[in-house]
Amino acid sequence: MNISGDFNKAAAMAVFELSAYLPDHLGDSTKPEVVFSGKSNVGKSSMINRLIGRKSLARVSSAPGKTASINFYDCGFFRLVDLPGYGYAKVSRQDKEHWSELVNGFFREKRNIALVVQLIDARREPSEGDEQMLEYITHSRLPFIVAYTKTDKLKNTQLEKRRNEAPLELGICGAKAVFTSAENSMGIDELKQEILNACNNG
Ligand SMILES: Nc1nc2c(ncn2[C@@H]2O[C@H](COP(=O)(O)OP(=O)(O)O)[C@@H](O)[C@H]2O)c(=O)[nH]1
Ligand SMILES: [Mg+2]
Repeated sequence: MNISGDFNKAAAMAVFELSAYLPDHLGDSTKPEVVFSGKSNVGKSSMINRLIGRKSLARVSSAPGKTASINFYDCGFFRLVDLPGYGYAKVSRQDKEHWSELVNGFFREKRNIALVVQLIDARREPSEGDEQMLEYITHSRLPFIVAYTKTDKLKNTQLEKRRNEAPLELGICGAKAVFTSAENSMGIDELKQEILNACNNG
């Protein structure tokens, strides 16, 4: 079976569905959802674009901390969900509260979540926000995978080091890890496979 082909066929039909700025704006969870979570600027939108082979379906921002909405992309038999990022230092308390309300509202609903892809910058240790998110996802018993991003910015020796460190780093939650780059597509086929598996098992 051509896994990547199956994914690409679905992704070719991808369309932007809606942006939810408030929990009330969230649409019905009618099909398996693949949720991208991570700090502001870690590469969520870029990863979505790379997965669906589109340059700019998901908006990539040069200014971090801007997206205050949950964005939905319909891919036929599943849907990709771009969560707003966290951890941007210059965000007001009001913005933080808005983020919490929206993201908690999303996870509180009985949604059909096939997989959470938790993004972590491969160049850095997990941030406090990353650890909180990992704890939250584990505690909620959501199916998830960790995607380390921007590996193209690492030298091979550094990348190897990060690969070796990952199991220990993610020890508490025992997550599966994939090393990715939206720049050179490293790990993207592996991620497509994980997404298909998760959506077909749901
Ligand atoms: N070198 C490199 N840059 C990336 C990669 N992914 C994202 N970026 C850059 O990081 C910045 C933030 O990306 P974006 O996708 O908007 O992050 P988001 O805030 O998590 O959605 C942009 O300037 C991207 O071009 C990657 O894999 N490699
Ligand atoms: Mg984004």
